[in-house]
Amino acid sequence: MSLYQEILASKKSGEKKFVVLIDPDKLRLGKLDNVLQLAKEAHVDYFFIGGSLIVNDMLDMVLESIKKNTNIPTILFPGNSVQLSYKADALLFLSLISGRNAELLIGKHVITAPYLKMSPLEIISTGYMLIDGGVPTTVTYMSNTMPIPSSKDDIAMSTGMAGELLGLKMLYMDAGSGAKNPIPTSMIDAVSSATDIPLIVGGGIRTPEKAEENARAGADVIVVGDAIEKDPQLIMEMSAAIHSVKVNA
Ligand code: 1GP
Repeated sequence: MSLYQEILASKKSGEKKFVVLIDPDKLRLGKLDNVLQLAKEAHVDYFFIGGSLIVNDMLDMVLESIKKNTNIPTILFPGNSVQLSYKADALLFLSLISGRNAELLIGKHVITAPYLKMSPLEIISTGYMLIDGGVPTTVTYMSNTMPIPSSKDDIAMSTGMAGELLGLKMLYMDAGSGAKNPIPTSMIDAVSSATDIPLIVGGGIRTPEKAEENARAGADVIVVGDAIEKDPQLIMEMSAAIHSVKVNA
């Protein structure tokens, strides 16, 4: 079964997936071993590997280490089009649908498509929606786009619907790594009620309570990076909180 089919099946049954985001540049390798051990024990569903500025040597090294130590699938969450490695299992093919930067909506995709077609990676097209998290984040700066204001549920909802109608397979609402304010639950609820494709939510989630609240509001996949880099032990509680949720789909 492909990873996408697995995510769809879990959405259908009302179960939630927990993703740990690893930014190879931020995580010291010593800490990585600890994170991998905890992730195995806590039954983390996937790793997202990405960051806005990572260099490929580190990317390959981190992917090799994950493969060697765990069975947890790895999904590339590329900050730019050179962050490619065949050592991962899948890649989120992101189109920044909250922005109006043509390069990030389609331009870079045209350049990378021939490589991706040939690659062994599972390619999952994903509508990427940046939501204002209270501070300017690396992604808003690097992408040269404005995030959706966090009070505008209707804009987020319409953007998500447009992504689904365009045929994207998943939506990813992101307040950006280290966001001050995570995405409001009312917005998660609005987008998930208006669309049928899996909804990924991340950015600024620091507590198991918040992670669980997001899952109950309609997020199918919860991504946590920054808080775990600071305190890897959080993996256990986060995982238990997210996996405790089962909604009637
Ligand atoms: C960022 O959604 C991810 O792209 C995770 O955010 O690092 O704040 O958990 P954090």
